[in-house]
Amino acid sequence: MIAAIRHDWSRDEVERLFALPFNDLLFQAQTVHRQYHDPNAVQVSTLLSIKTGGCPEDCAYCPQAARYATGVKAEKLMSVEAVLAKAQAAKDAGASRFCMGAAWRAPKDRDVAKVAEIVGAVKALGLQTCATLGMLSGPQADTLKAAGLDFYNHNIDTSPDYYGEVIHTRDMQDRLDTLEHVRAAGMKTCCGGIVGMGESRAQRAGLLQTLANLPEHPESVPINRLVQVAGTPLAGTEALDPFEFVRSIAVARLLMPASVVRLSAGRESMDDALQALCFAAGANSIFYGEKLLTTGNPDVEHDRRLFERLGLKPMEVAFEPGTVHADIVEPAHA
Ligand code: SAM
Ligand code: DTB
Ligand code: SF4
Repeated sequence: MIAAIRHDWSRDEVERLFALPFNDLLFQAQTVHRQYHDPNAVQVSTLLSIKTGGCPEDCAYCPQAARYATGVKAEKLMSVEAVLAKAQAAKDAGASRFCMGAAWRAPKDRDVAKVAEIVGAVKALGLQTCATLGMLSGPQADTLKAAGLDFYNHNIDTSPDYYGEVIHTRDMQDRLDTLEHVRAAGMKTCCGGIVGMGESRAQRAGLLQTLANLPEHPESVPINRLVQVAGTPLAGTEALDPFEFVRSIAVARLLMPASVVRLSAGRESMDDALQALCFAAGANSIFYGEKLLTTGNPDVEHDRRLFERLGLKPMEVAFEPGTVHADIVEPAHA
């Protein structure tokens, strides 16, 4: 039976998935993964911080918050030319999507106008475009869409019942409002969260349940493993059991069968075997290139070799939600 696209997951159901024996969970996730995706294709995105540091928010994980002494220097928005050079290099290295991040709480309209110019230029290189700039108003989302922005990344970060432990300068509803503006403008959403921030398993279930019960599943779901940065309040948090991370990927795959699930931040501290397990659990996207925003990522050669060893290939064309992997007939989209 083909997995249905559901938006009515209960916390209990999600917790029961987390509690399955590891092999049963992976088997279920792999089965669903193959119904909706080519199991050997991985979408490849490259990230660039186009405006680094100096952020007024207090996200407890983030090296770019001005209030934490993390050694990240605040910089101005990059020029169109400088971003384009990085985008071209990402394309030449094999990325299909270019994601631009800015350490803003919310951009001003004049910032959006500048980013719109950058987006148009990156898009003209033939790359898919993604941006993550903080909270957006409806008109700002429309401007970015008109400039050619394909995806907007805005994470809910954690379960509603853990959110207050991590962020105090904006609430969950602000995030949901931005996601609504992005969808209304006709852009695809990239929305996920971070695990390993000291939350309980029930709260990891709460994060994934909240994502799956959004009005539409995000087309892209980044699952980040906390990158612990000295100076942030979450530095020193007890490390998450690696198998619990794999379980989080598998449950995300089961709850959002058609979405692309990204094995996102945290790969630099994962060995190849753990990453292979994440792909087996249903992850089918990575960030590619030596840097995330301010922290490190595996080097390109290492990732190429890993793809080779696992028989993975870069996903050529963006996965269009709603399409089902070719050899499956009669998709049962609920
Ligand atoms: N400032 C904008 C915002 O917060 O919406 C956009 C950039 S922000 C850095 C994008 C996302 O990166 C955050 O929502 C968070 O999920 C992720 N992130 C930031 N720091 C991280 C860390 N140390 N480990 C894992 N993920 C992190
Ligand atoms: C997402 O979910 N993860 C990316 C992207 N969206 C923008 C960011 C990860 C940042 C990791 C910490 C850093 O490099 O500053
Ligand atoms: Fe600022 Fe975004 Fe970092 Fe929060 S996650 S401190 S909003 S850059």
